[in-house]
Amino acid sequence: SQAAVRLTRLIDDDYLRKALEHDVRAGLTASPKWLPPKWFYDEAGSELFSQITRLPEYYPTRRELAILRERAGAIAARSGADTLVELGSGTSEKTVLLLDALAERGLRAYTPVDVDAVTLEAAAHRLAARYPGLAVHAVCADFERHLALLPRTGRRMVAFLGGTIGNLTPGAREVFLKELRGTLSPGDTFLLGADLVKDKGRLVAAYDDAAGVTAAFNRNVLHVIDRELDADFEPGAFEHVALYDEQHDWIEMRLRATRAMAVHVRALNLRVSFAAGEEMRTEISAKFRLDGLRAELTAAGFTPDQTYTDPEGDFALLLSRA
Ligand code: AVJ
Repeated sequence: SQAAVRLTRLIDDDYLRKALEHDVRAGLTASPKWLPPKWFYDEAGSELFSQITRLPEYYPTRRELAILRERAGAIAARSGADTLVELGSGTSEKTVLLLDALAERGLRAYTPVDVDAVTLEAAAHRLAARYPGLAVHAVCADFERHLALLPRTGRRMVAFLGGTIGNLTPGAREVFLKELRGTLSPGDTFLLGADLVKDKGRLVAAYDDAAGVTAAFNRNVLHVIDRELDADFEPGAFEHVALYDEQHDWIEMRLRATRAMAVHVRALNLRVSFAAGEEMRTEISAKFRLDGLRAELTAAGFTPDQTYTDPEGDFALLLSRA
């Protein structure tokens, strides 16, 4: 199976370090302060996210899995793909359902794309062993920056699962969809997982669980900055805040300073102060309306083909044509 795996690195540790430095400086010197969600996912953060997906309150992962269990065959047949490209593949857990369905219909290649080379390589070898004859070409890349550099061979289905599209601001989402569309050819398809607008109470509970796992996940970004940039954030001095913004249809996670404090980010030679009660945005997680999302896909040049939802209408997979 080793021979069936190729790894292409479009980013390395130095690139990631520069990106973190840039984001932390930009976010901590802005008013209001913010941090981008991509820095949640070090080893501890990825483990906390994996715990989140098993919480009773956090429905998206279970719903998306239920849709895939029910519909992967139909999706594979409609796509006609011989190559699966997965953006933000992580551990590729849910992908097996798609790969099983595609493997029955002449799948030849799988290209997982992720920023984390360690997770990516492990997943690539695991899947190459499970599907003998499948060419696994893993690409370590940032899907917001390197879409144009991804392999373009085969009849592709690009999958972007989990509702991660919700982490992009509407402007970044528009750019991302247009750039992705620009890399696809006639016959290629795009499978997008999106969390849907629903009862506000359920939405907030999914991001503010009783066991406090999401709170620990949120604070983890401060541990990451402390370790990587030699900062002295006290994560315990920040409170987890999750609210639903009905104007924008998004969940917002914030960290609220419980008292006035000064923070020194030594690697950036940067000192920042927090007022008591000051809130810093750490994530948006947009929730979608199907008609609105299909309009965004159309505006980006896609032709929406099929929409698959769970019986409760909590989550959707949208299959579009290039
Ligand atoms: C991995 C981006 C889909 O937005 O629901 C979970 C991340 N944040 N709980 C989401 C997350 C807080 C998750 N995504």
